[in-house]
Amino acid sequence: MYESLIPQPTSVEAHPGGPFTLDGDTRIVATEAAAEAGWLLHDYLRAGTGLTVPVTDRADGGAITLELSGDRPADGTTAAEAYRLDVDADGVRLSAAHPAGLSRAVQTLRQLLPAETLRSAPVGTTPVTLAAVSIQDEPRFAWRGVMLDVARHFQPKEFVLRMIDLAALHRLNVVQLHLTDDQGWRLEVPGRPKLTEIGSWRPETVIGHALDDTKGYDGTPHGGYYTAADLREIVAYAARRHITVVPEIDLPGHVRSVLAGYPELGNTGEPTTVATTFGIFSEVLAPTEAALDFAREVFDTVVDIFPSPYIHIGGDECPRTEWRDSPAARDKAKELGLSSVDLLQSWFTKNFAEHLAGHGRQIIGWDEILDGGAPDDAVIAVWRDFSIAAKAAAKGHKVIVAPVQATYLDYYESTDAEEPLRIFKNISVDTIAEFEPVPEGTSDELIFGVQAQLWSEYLPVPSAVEYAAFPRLSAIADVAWSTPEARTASPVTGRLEEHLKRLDALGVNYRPPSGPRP
Ligand code: TNX
Repeated sequence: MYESLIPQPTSVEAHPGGPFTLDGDTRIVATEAAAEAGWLLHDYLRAGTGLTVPVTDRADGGAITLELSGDRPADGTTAAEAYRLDVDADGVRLSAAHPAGLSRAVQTLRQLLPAETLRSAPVGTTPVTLAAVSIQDEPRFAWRGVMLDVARHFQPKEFVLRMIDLAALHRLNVVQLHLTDDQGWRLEVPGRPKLTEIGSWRPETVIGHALDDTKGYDGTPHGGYYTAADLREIVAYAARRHITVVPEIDLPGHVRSVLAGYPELGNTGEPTTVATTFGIFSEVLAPTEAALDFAREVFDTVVDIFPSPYIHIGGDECPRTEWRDSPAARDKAKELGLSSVDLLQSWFTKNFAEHLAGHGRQIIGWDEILDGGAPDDAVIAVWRDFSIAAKAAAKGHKVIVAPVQATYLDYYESTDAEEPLRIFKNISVDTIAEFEPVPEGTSDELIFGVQAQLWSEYLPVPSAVEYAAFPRLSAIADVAWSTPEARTASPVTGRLEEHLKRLDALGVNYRPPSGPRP
């Protein structure tokens, strides 16, 4: 249904003339360069319709044609994701100048199909018809992400793959994996076995809320981690959909899961445990060569697995108490010529950035890395206060807009007492639908993109993550892709009802817009 696409394309025009019918005679015609998108489409069609539509490089009869033409735009630009999609009685044509654009066209085509064909078991509704339409499309922002927090609660690999495909359906292009936090370490690192042996488990799961300690989860042990092979599989699955998996290693704060196994990397040397509760903890890395060595080893492992040009180094919520109380940390600050121990975080960030630059990668950090100065090419993920976005952009940083006001999908959806336990205030679909991601006085060019956050303190299992994510993530995809004009002409709230049929077919446990499921 072309009236209810999410995100809303730049231009959608109904075409006079009859629909295209997809049946046993249909062929996917793609040259070699376009074959990757052709096979992806082939797989989607087979799963939902039961039709095996062959991919061929020769046109004969009713066809879905995929073509790459024109000068190839640079990777990572909005132009690389632009495409055209035309449907008439004679056929379907998907065209783009870059394979990424073709892949977005395939996802839009998926949404033009009858919703029930998005099932992963054929429903037998063939032949399938597609209404005649012409679509021309290009994203507003180059970075359109969703962050999965697999640290607070480990999520199985299969679920990560599922979320990647759901991200692809919404033409998102980044899935950030928050792999480490106080409550768990999820990445196997050679030579550092205690990160996974100790750091990936906690004996109990009493996730008390900072504001209401009575509503936590029960006392069962929780844990898990990904092997390098798991992560390579995740990366490859995403790459096939032109999605970049961005790993986040959160340093130098949020490290209780590190210090549980390696207390010598901390400031007190005292033993600690993997955290079981929500919160900001005082334990942070000590400003030592040993801590830098540790970080370098972790980043070396990370760059070996993840081809992403950007590596997220975290950097949020790093209390300075331990540094202030530690004579060794104070001496180190003095030795480095820093006027205050507060600047030690900036020293860590600089070191991480230099090391990763040696691997040809750029860092991303949460906006706290601006305090005390961040390297010029650091990308800033603005979360605390939207006004920081304009300041960071003015300093020349690439800015990812990820503010608590509109992109935190771990927040409550409404004040209804039936909502599941969540964090702080309410972010409804309407809040997101009205969100304009470019701060006043800043231009589109200065904003790299938009990202949704799924912090998982209260999202213990995949069904809970889906319930928090959808349909709010659909609305964020609209903010990140669609032009303000397109969003005004056809608000996302009006397109949701039809879109929810797609999510139904995919078996997504979304929260009904009318209110929480009983
Ligand atoms: C703040 S956002 C955090 C996370 C929490 C989240 C809960 C950010 C960079 N840090 O550690 O999970 O709030 O909403």
